[in-house]
Amino acid sequence: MNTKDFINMDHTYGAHNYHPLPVVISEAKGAKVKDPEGKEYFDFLSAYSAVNQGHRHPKIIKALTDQLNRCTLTSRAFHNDMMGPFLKKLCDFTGFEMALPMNTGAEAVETALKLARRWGAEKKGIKNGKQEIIVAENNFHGRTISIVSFSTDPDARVNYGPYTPGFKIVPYNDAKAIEKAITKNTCAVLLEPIQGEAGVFVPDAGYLKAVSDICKKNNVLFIADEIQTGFCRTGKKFAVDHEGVRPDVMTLGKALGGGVIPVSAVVADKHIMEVFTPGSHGSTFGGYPLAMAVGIASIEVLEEENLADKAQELGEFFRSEVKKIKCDKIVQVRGKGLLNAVVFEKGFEAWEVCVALKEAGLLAKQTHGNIIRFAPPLVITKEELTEGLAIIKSVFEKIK
Ligand code: IF1
Repeated sequence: MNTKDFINMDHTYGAHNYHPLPVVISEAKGAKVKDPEGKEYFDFLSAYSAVNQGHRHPKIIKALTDQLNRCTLTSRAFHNDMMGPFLKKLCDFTGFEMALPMNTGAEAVETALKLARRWGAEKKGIKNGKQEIIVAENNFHGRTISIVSFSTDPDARVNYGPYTPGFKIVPYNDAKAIEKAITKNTCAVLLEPIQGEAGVFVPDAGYLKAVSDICKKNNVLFIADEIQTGFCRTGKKFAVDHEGVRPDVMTLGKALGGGVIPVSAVVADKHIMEVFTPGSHGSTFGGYPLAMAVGIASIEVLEEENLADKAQELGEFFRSEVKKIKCDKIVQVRGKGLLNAVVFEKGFEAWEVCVALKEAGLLAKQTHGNIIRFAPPLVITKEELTEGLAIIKSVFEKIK
């Protein structure tokens, strides 16, 4: 079977809930992937930052296979000998006292919402059923019914009612709007430190700090969704670190699974996490030994290869090089570390540009029509990044 056959098969048998680029990936290593015909591409999406450590990192694959040969799944009815070491590693890395393991990002976000509501009822004294959580316009936190209930993206939300109540939506990058929206029933503010799906929208310096201060002043939990921005992607361990902000709760996912399996978690201090009691939350797979082995190795790779500093350096290089490209349609190059986007003028359709990039050997995906996200694996070498930049330049300079 060739690329065309695989695409046809997806189209025939798969629900049409995606419109992917016409490329099939059948092999991957580091920052590169190959299609069934053997053509090589640079991966400048990294599965939306789930592959920060690069495809099939040897240390992560070894941890996975060693664990496969030992013990894979236990459920939480019993203890296993990998979860404790994972939780400790994650707490040490994040600087929080406790962690709760789940699988996908959406589950981590749901877990944080439940944590906040329960904390609101039990610690803040809000009447159960009255808890309010403040979120931002243009957010992306996942696709469960409750999460899409507070999405402002019609594509993600339309016709999925009845919607979950209890959320207030305010403009992003406006700390005063949060302050105004807080009531005695507010238990939490949930934000992405950089809005990913909104097109790598970086808020003004000082915004996250202001939000954090407002939350502290009003006894409201600040939940930072670091699922996409965390684990060194933006040039620090976490995007909140750029402002020296310590949220009350962080949701984590994607790169915690090292590009091999879904691993997510919520981290918080004990005085918050302790509102969960036996039976109040859980999952069959959350904390399973295979995921825990992968999670430990995934964090170790980030530390051992100093991927935060690398993302910081290579990110600055990337943005400065892209800014030199002559293309009238580009209005902004933005991002932090290796989470970047090129914004074209309003109304510009970047799909054809992504197809041209693919033809030239580089995979990237547009968002909102006119924005292309560039986020290669953090293990990419400067030489590879330079090669990728040459491809981007050759394609962008042909845009009319
Ligand atoms: C898709 C976007 C990125 C996330 C944040 C939670 C989740 C995500 C900040 C949920 C997931 C993904 C999902 C993926 C595409 C992707 C995405 F364009 F949709 F918005 F990365 F920018 N919080 N983001 O970014 O995590 O349940 O998916 O593990 O196709 O839906 P999940």
